[in-house]
Amino acid sequence: MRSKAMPPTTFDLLADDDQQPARTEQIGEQSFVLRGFALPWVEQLLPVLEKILLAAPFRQMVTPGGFTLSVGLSSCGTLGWTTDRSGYRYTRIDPVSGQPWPAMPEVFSELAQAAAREAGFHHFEPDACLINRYLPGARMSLHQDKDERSYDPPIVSVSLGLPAMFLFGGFERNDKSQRVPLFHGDIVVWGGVDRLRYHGVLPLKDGYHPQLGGQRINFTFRTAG
Ligand SMILES: O=C(O)CCC(=O)C(=O)O
Repeated sequence: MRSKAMPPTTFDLLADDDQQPARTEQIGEQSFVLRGFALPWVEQLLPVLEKILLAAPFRQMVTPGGFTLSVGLSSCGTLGWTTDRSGYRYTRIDPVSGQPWPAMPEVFSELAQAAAREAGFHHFEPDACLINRYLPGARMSLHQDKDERSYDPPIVSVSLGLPAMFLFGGFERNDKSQRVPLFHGDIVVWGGVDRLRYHGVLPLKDGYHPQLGGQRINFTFRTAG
């Protein structure tokens, strides 16, 4: 096992001791948690993630209201989601590097498409993968994903590393949210009638994951353009 002092974007590919049996849980009419679905892909995902992060490292973004997000963000794919004082949007260019976002690796899109199919969404063609890094204390407040051109395609959200408590709400911010614990390898897919549900993540608890150390990584695949 590696020490906690390792750089957060370096991963241990050998440890894999929290496998759980794959199963599907329905959390909405067209919303599913695919438990452990990403586990067989992890060894392929992590090395390409490291490469993406060399080109587009995690950064703290600011909302239009001037609030700094606690989650570190990066992206790959044709479009990357960004926020600054002038608003939320998808861009083709990474504003930090001035270069196009790193291409979406095939293994990323294959995983996202396989998960979407498993949840009943065929022909999912993601062009954006937002990469969220949660360190202990980082959270994502309840929000709807509304910056995409069409709400027809689903959202596919992959969890890696430390466990987190996902909040899956209704169509109004104040609607009661379900609390859905997410573990390494789980994938949440929601779309169709559930596409605009509010969702968020409670502050990440301290911990240590054998492959990812003291962090949680989330990939959120969307068709944005
Ligand atoms: O980290 C997660 O599980 C959810 C991420 C999310 O809600 C988002 O990127 O919009």
